[in-house]
Amino acid sequence: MQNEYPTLYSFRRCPYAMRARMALYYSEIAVELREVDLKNKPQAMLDVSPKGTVPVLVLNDGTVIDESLDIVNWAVNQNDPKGWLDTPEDVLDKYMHEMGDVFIPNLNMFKYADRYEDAKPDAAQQVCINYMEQMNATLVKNSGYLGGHKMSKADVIVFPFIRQYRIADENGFDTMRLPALHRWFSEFWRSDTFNNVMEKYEPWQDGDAPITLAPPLSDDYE
Ligand SMILES: N[C@@H](CCC(=O)N[C@@H](CS)C(=O)NCC(=O)O)C(=O)O
Repeated sequence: MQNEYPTLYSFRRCPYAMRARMALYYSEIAVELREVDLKNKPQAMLDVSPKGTVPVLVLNDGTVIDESLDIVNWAVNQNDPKGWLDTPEDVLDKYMHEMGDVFIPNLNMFKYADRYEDAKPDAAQQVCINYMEQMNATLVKNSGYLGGHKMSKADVIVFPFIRQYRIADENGFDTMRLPALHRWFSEFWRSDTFNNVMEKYEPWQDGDAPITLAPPLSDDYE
C-alpha cells in the first residue's frame, strides 16, 4: 500500500534529524513521522537505509534520502516560502564544512569526553566558544543571520548544534557576552517551526497508526 505522505524516520533529540524536520515544516511538507529508538532500529528503516542513521526520508516513489543536508535541500527545493534558498553558496559551503569538521567534533569531545582516549574537553570547548564568537561577529556584520539580513538554509543547518552546545553548558552559553548570537538563537528557540517539530512521540512500531507531521501554512518567520 502506498503511503499518503513521505515517511520520515527521525529521533527527536538528534540535531541532524532536527534540521530535516525544521526544513520539512518550513517547506510545508507533511510527512509520516516514525520516531526511532536508536538502540532498537526498525527493520523497515534498515531495509531502506542500512547505514542506520537518522534522519531518513522515504518519498512516495520509493526514493530514499538518508543524509540530513540532502533532506533539507530536497524540502527547500520543493517549496521555499521565505527565500531560504537565497543563501550565498560560499556561506553555505563554509558552514556545511565547518560544522562537520570543526564544531561538531569538538562539541562531541567536550560533551562526551569519556568516549575518547585522549580527550581534551577544555580545549575542545574553547574551540566551540571561539567558533560561536566568530558567528556572533558575522551576525553583527550581517545585521541578523549567517548568510545576510534574513534567515536562510545556513542558519537552520547550524542551529541544532548550537542548541546541543547550550544543553552541555547552559549557564556558560547564557552568560557569554554574545548578544547577536543570543538573539539569533532565541528567535529559533521561540519559533513555531522549532517548537512544532519537537513534540514527543513514542518509538514507532510496525502496525502503529500513522502520525502525520503536517505543518499549517504558517507565517512564523517575519
Ligand atoms: N551524516 C548524517 C549523520 C546522522 C547521524 O549521525 N545521526 C545519529 C543520531 S544524532 C545517528 O543516527 N546515529 C546512529 C546511532 O546512534 O546508532 C546526517 O547528516 O544525516
